Amino acid sequence: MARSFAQLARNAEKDKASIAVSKDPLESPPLEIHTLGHRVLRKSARRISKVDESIRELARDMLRSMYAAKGIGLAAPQVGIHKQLLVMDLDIENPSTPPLVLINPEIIGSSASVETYEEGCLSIPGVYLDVVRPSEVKISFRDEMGRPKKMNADGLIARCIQHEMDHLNGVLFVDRVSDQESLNKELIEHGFRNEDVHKLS
Ligand code: K1U
Ligand code: ZN
Repeated sequence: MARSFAQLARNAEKDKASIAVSKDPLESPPLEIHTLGHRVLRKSARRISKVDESIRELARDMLRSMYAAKGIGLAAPQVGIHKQLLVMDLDIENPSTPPLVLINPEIIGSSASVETYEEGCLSIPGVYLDVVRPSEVKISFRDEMGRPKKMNADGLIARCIQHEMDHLNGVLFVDRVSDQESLNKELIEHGFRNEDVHKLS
């Protein structure tokens, strides 16, 4: 059935509004973000078979918790939920920029060129260290309405996608740090244990 322009415009507005939450940081966020050493961070997430209102409500709660922690990304395993769901917002200070919700994301291409960037993680607060990753990635995913999408990403968004997708596989950025001396120093300084790092071979 053909839809009128007004109907299409209403649907587009509804879609945009369907996931947006206030970016004002809450004092009591709905979800607890677990930290390095907690076993939930090391368990792989499962694919989401149906994107429904319960998934959108979880995404909204993840966004509220991410904004409260002043992060730019959050993956479901960080809040103890082993579903392939992540949220991102690279423009947390601007209320009119919509966040990004990625469901069942897959990397379908990555550049041969790599970049070094100092990463942080809401699950390892205070620790910032250099990590080398591909500079560009191509991903496929479903959005919050369950629609299949593809996206090319570079810069900070490519970095954040790769970091968040690692969380879905139980991998943390500290596992990828090559400068062991800085890693040990930073971890101890911020009250974490080196034994909780799972070095990637
Ligand atoms: O996964 C997470 O814990 C979120 C993480 C995302 C990320 C940041 C930087 C590089 C890769 C991935 C964070 O948001 S940590 C906080 C942070 O670094 C930051 C916060 C606001 C603006 C810019 C960075
Ligand atoms: Zn992280």
